[in-house]
Amino acid sequence: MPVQKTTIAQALLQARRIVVFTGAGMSAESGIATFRNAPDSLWAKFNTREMATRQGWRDNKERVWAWYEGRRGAVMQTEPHGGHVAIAQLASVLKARHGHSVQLDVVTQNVDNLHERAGSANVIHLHGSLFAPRCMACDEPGELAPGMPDPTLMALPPPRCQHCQGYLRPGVVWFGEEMPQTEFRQAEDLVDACDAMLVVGTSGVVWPAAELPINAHHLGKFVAEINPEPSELAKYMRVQWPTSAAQGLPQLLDVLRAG
Ligand code: BV8
Ligand code: ZN
Repeated sequence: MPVQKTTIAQALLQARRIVVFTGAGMSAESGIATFRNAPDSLWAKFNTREMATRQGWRDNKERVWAWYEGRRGAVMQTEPHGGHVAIAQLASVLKARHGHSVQLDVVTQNVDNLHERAGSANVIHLHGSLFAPRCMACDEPGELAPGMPDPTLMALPPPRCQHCQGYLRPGVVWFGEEMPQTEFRQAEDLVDACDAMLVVGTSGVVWPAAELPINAHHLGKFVAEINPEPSELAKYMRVQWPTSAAQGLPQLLDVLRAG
């Protein structure tokens, strides 16, 4: 049995507060494209400035709205995988093993809803959500059109706000935009209070989100990475387990259930 798996399992057994920090690699085995690590990654195919900045939105709202709607459609057409389910079950599996309550929080950079659909209750979205558009003018949450968005569209006029007729925008954090401070501070507090942190499927290149695992390391927490490739955060990890989210996480639960 790989030493990384048993080391992580041991640390989780000792932990009473766990943070699971996830990135696009967490959703890769559900068929959702990552951003940077593969030839079909999003930033290899699309222009980051055109699609994920305020200026890109100002230049061509229809192109950007169509792109995010296409990504939302891809999430709606897929399912969470065994790794998402393992995270959702981890706290109860640990309690069944040692009888203590365990608090597990998910802090994700992802804008999909796969953690929630797998049953995770406490999910903090640092970069927003594809499912939470809001009005450019009055900042009210917007209504999404019912049904499945058409992923083939290259241009789609953004809907209008029902309160003030302003344009809706994707409810995500673009480059150059500040992360939601309430969520970020919540995440920082959870990291300060945790005993162990799992870092799953992130390249660790996007700031300030990447600060969180680094803070955990400096605070002496047990931090482990589950990623087929060592990320930019690997040097801060107690353990780097070169496996995937959908393979590694269920295997961890098997070890913890076996006792
Ligand atoms: C800000 C939008 C300023 C939503 C995204 C230092 C400090 C502060 C800012 C900066 C800084 N240095 C640079 C910056 C600017 C910038 C930044 O970080 N740039 C980087 C690229 C250098 N940061 C910002 O602009 C941030 N804003 O700082 O504003 C400010 C401050 C105050 C007041 C006003 C303004 C905003 C950053 C958020 C940008 N939004 N997305 C969307 O379209 O989705 S970023 C995008 O990257 C996504 O959110 C994504 O979640 C995030 C991180 O990517 P990853 O999730 O890590 O995914 P990636 O593809 O990179 O890696 C996948 C990993 O998974 C790989 O390691 C791979 O090996 C692994 N993997 C693959 N398959 C699997 C797997 N792992 C497990 N299992 C598998 N099967
Ligand atoms: Zn409005």
